[in-house]
Amino acid sequence: MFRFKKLSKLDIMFIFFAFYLILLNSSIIHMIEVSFGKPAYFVPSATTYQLPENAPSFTEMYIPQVILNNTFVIDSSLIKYEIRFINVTLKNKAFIGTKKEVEQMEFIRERLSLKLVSKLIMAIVFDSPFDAEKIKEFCFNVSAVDIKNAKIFDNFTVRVLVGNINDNLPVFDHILYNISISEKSAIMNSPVCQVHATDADGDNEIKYSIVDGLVADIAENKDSKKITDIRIKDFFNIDENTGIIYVAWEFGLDYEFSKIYHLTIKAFDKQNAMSTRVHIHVIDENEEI
Ligand SMILES: [Ca+2]
Ligand SMILES: [Ca+2]
Ligand SMILES: [Ca+2]
Repeated sequence: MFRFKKLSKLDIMFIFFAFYLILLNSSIIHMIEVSFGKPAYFVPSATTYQLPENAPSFTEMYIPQVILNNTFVIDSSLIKYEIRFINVTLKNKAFIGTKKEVEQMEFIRERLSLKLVSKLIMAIVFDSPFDAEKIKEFCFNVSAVDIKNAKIFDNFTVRVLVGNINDNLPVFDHILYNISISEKSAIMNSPVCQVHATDADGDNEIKYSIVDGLVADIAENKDSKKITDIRIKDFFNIDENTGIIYVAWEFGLDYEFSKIYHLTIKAFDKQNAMSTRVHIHVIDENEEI
C-alpha cells in the first residue's frame, strides 16, 4: 500500500532548490534566444580613447562593422548612427546624473559629433578643449539603427579618458603669512611656520624654496659691514616637501638684532611657480643677562 512519507526540512529545501534550478535554466535559455536573435551588432563592441586635455580638436577614425540580418552592412545608407550618452559605470543604461553631471554631459554633447568619411569609415570628432580638472572620463554609445526599423539597433561603447597635463599654477593658502614668534623659542632648528599651496593638477609634486628676503629693522648699533653681508637664507631654511620654515641662525632670532624678517617663498610644480610672502615678527622677551 502506498504511503506518504512525512517530508523532512532537508527534503523541502531540496525540492525548493530543484525548482529554483529549473527556473534559472529557463531564464538562461531565454537570454540566449534573445542574444542569438539579435538582428544587428557592432564588431568590436567597445573601445577606449585617450583624449589630451586642452587639445583644440581631436578626431578618431573608426571602421564600423555592422552586421544586419546576418549580413555585413557595406552601404551606410541602411544605417543611421546616433550618439547616446550613458553613465561611465552603468554601461548601456541611459545617462542619469546630478545637475552638475548633466551639465557636464551637455558640454560634451555640444563638442562631440559623428562624421561618415566614407561608406565604411566613420570619424568621431571631439571638438575640444576638454578640461581634465572638470571632466576626467566620459562614456557614450554610438548606436547603429536600421533606418527601416528603429527597434533594430546595436551599441558601440566608447570610453574617453581625458589626459591630465600640468596646466595649473600652485596657489598658496594665503598671499601673506604674518607670523609672530617669541625670541626665546626661536632657537636654531625650531619651526617658525608652515606655508602650503595646492595645485588643481594634483599637488603631490610641489616643492617649496626661499627665493628672497630681507632682514628688516636691524638695530642701529650693528656694524654696517655685517649688515650688508646678511643673507636671509642664513637665518631661515625651508623643508622643500612640507613647506615648514625653520630657524637656521645658530644663535636663534634676537629681538635686539632685528624685529622683523621678510621672506619670499616659492612653490614650484616642475613647470609653474607661484610665490607668497612671509613676515616673521620677533617678540621681545625679558631676558636675563
Ligand atoms: Ca585643465
Ligand atoms: Ca591639468
Ligand atoms: Ca600644476
